[in-house]
Amino acid sequence: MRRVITYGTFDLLHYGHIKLLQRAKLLGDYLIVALSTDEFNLLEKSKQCYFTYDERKKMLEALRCVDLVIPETCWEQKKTDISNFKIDVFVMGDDWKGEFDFLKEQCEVIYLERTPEISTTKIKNDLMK
Ligand code: C2G
Repeated sequence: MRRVITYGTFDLLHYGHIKLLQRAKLLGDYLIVALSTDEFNLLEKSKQCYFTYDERKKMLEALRCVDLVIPETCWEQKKTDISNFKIDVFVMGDDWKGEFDFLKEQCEVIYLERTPEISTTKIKNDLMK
């Protein structure tokens, strides 16, 4: 079984996120999503999420392409996750291109094209107009 992992905040889940997750799943048989906790978002990404971790987790778990959701609590957990979950493929959107090449010692690293026209920030800004 080819195991894929990806990481993210996935706040205000939108079709850009879902297209990423669907393409990630197609790269293997089992997709794990490491979901940024509220604390990690606030402290490390300066992101104040609209939905809580539990709400974001439930939405991801409802997606057919997602097999498991685990917490992302720090930047440094990726190597351990890849080893503990026996990951074959690490996937991120290409806004992260190159950032995680150090993981190539452990598994395949693939950057998928980001869906350009949509983002959580754009949704928030459009709704404020
Ligand atoms: N994404 C995408 N298209 C969009 C928006 C997001 O393909 N229009 C992808 C991103 O490239 C990322 C994933 O969806 O791979 C999740 O995006 P975010 O929730 O913004 O996650 P991010 O803040 O990039 O967190 O340790 C890694 C971080 O947790 C990644």
